Amino acid sequence: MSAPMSGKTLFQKIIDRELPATIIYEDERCFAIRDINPTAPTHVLLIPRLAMRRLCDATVEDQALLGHLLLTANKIAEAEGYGDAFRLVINNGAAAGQSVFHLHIHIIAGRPLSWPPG
Ligand code: DGP
Repeated sequence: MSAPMSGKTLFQKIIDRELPATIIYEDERCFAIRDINPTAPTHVLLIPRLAMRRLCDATVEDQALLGHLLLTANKIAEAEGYGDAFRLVINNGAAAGQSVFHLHIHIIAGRPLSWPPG
């Protein structure tokens, strides 16, 4: 399993209710909040409670958790009314756009989404 991080991440502070956020889903392994700077009508961040820094830090022991996140993303997109058309994004590393170093999946939907992304 990926090594635990020292200190609380921004997202850990949110799930511990030390910082405000709109939490739309939570279970024993993950939680979801609305992005503070939404890029689409639905822009949700799906976050594991286990605070691994980046996707590339995951190991085979994280396989079930990563699968759970994808299936949960499906459920959230469906609940938002966009189960047939949504995009999942994981920014891995600063050069790929990652700014919060606690793994999270962006769930983006509700407008036409062009390809390739920027
Ligand atoms: P990334 O750049 O992939 O690491 O995405 C981080 C996202 O987190 C970005 O879209 C903005 C969002 N974000 C940053 N700070 C906060 C916050 O305090 N609350 C919420 N809800 N979202 C935040």
